[in-house]
Amino acid sequence: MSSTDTPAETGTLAPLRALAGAISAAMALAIGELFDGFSTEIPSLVISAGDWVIDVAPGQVERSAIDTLGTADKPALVIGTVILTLLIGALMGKFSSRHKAVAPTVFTVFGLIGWWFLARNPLATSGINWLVALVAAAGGFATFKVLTAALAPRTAKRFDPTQGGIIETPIESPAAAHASRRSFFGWAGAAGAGALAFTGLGRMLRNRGNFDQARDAIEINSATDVAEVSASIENFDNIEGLSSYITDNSGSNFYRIDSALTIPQINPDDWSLKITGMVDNPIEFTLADLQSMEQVDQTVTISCVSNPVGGELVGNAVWTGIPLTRLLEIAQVQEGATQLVGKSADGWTAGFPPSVLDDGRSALLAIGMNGIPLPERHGFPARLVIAGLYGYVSATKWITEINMTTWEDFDGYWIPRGWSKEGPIKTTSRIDVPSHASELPQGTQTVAGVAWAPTRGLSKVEVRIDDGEWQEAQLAEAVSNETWVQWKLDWDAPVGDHVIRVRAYDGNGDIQPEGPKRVDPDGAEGWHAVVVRIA
Ligand SMILES: Nc1nc2c(c(=O)[nH]1)N[C@H]1C(S)=C(S)[C@@H](COP(=O)(O)O)O[C@H]1N2
Ligand SMILES: [Mo]
Repeated sequence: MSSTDTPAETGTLAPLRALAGAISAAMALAIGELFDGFSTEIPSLVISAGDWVIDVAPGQVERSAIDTLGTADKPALVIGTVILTLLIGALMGKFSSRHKAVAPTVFTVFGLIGWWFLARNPLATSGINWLVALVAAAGGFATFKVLTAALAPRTAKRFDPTQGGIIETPIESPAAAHASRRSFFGWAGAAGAGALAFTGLGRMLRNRGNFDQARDAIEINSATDVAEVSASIENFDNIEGLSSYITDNSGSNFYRIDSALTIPQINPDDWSLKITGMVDNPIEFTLADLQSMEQVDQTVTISCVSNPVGGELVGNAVWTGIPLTRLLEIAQVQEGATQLVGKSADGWTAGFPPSVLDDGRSALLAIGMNGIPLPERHGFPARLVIAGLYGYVSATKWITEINMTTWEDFDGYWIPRGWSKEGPIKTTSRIDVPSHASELPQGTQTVAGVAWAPTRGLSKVEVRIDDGEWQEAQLAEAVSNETWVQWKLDWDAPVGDHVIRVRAYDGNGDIQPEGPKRVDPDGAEGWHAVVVRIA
């Protein structure tokens, strides 16, 4: 391709070379997606790259991504990773005409970095990371070769004894240039379509690989009918717009927070939970082992420390599983173990003092949620649920190990990222109805919401309209102090704009902190308020 080295040609061909570079980069990524589809033990290259970004992102950045984008941070990161790769490919294409070594170097580096991304991904367990990276890089490079060859000018050969043999000269005619472009776009279109097809196929295969059937086959021995839990108490579920006492976990109603870019897909047949560290009897449980043990149902409200005042990162479910204390008994925890660390299949960790369990609170290795096997997004096949602690210190999803250690010896995932090492859930209340900025007719309006302070329980919720007196709201029943409580108050709403505020008191009579305080380092504080217009 030395004939493309002339400056004039580089000028006109540069955009096409850039396009060739971007398409070859896309092909390399697409091959990664295809491999991802073949086996649950091979994660996607793109996702592994994104995982690395999440891991090295300073806590501040990751935190504000969760704050500002909510769970949309994940697609944004994946799209960003893809765009960046395509840009690098385009630059490579542009500069490769001047320096022959550019393209091979870039694809070699791509392969090495891709390999490293896979190697550091705990979900990459197939042992063929090198092959994935090699094939992806080689496929990208081959695509680039084909595309740039199509861009090379057509040449005419003739025999000229005076010049000493066969002479090749570029055909400078517009027709030849046109033919060359046409063939380039043909190849480029084919390569682009191929990349899309690989990606699509990889995705399709990946979805086939999820363990829905295996999940459905799991017996969770829940003795509790979820509907009966709500029915057993006087609840306010009939108030429109108010959070139901038990949060529905079909679909995405129950909040999901985790650092995983794609939900880890765990084959329940290969899965096990180890209890390690400061125990006299290190032990490993398969799912079958756990299923043969006695399971209990516990209704527990869990919440994320990143939940802002008035936020939705909280939910209440009936969890089914094996009491954590039972498992620790079997493992025979040693004297002096002051931290219980949960470790997940995707390398996430969370730690809390096991002494919190001494008060007898609900604490489960949960394999069921609201009467069904744990959904994949909530940690299938097993997770921890500890009443009264924020998820980031306790609720390890996709758990594979419980490690008993000391408080000083280990910091969970979020601790070096700027969050408090201890994470008890703060007393919190939220107004669900009326919703903020709504317009309502004059007359009696129901103000209602939820409040929670696990494991202390709730003693009182108060509502204040504008600068009026704090009025005591009516509380629904709750099955225990470990769940949220619905509350309501009838309000005779006069015409005008009004501010409605709420605050709660926990079971000890302590008032919810007024704040305002941001979510980091240990949870938001503040009395939730909504503004409504009465017409
Ligand atoms: N493996 C893993 N488990 C995890 C997390 C995570 O990032 N990875 N996030 C935790 C956090 S911060 C919270 S609030 C809860 C949320 O649980 P949910 O998604 O089932 O609602 O899961 C916890 N368990
Ligand atoms: Mo969280």
